[in-house]
Amino acid sequence: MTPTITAFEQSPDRGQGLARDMRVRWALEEVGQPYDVRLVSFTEMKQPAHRALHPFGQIPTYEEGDLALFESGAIVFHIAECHAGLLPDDAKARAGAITWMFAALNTVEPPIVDREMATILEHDKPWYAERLTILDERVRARLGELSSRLGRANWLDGAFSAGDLLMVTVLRRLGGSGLLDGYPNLGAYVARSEARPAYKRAFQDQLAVFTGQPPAG
Ligand SMILES: N[C@@H](CCC(=O)N[C@@H](CS)C(=O)NCC(=O)O)C(=O)O
Repeated sequence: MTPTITAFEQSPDRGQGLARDMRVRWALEEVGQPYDVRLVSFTEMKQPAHRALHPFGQIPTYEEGDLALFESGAIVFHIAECHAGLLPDDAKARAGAITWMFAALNTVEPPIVDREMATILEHDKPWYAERLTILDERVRARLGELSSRLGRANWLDGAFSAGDLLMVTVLRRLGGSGLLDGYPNLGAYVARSEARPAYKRAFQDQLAVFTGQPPAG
């Protein structure tokens, strides 16, 4: 059965692939599962019909028959559980990859989102510069730790996994901040991921929503 996901009708990121439907699109492309997309406006997201799918009135959601999911991490995990390609078969290696999924969303994403929210909502406050310095330091601390662990490896723990997929979508939120520049191995990790054919297809598809043009090829 073809799943249906939701995505922004008008993404505030203007097609940069930062909205969290990108994670789901990328995971579906990695495993070769076709999918449909239902675009929702900000108004629709807060209506009862969408809240029945997503209690917090957000995107992405995932519907497949009578299964309805929200939370991008849970959706990517479901896709990885149902298809080969995003989690190793070996139980120990699989647990390791799942650990990186949680690390991406629970440990690395929060300071990055805190910083992002401050740049959007607090930039006109008199204490903004001071706060940004503190938030930058928190992000740098996590990047330093992640950079040390990744070292010269291509992926976080063996083969590319759902853990890498989520981690890269989290790191991409720093684009334009300059914060990744101090960690060349993390920059290369993101670039290596963006070069994956599945990533490119997902990116082009979500960009096509913004441009209104069907993806080339
Ligand atoms: N933890 C959720 C976060 C979902 C989320 O923040 N979605 C954003 C788009 S990336 C959204 O719908 N924002 C609009 C809103 O909250 O009103 C997930 O990973 O799915």
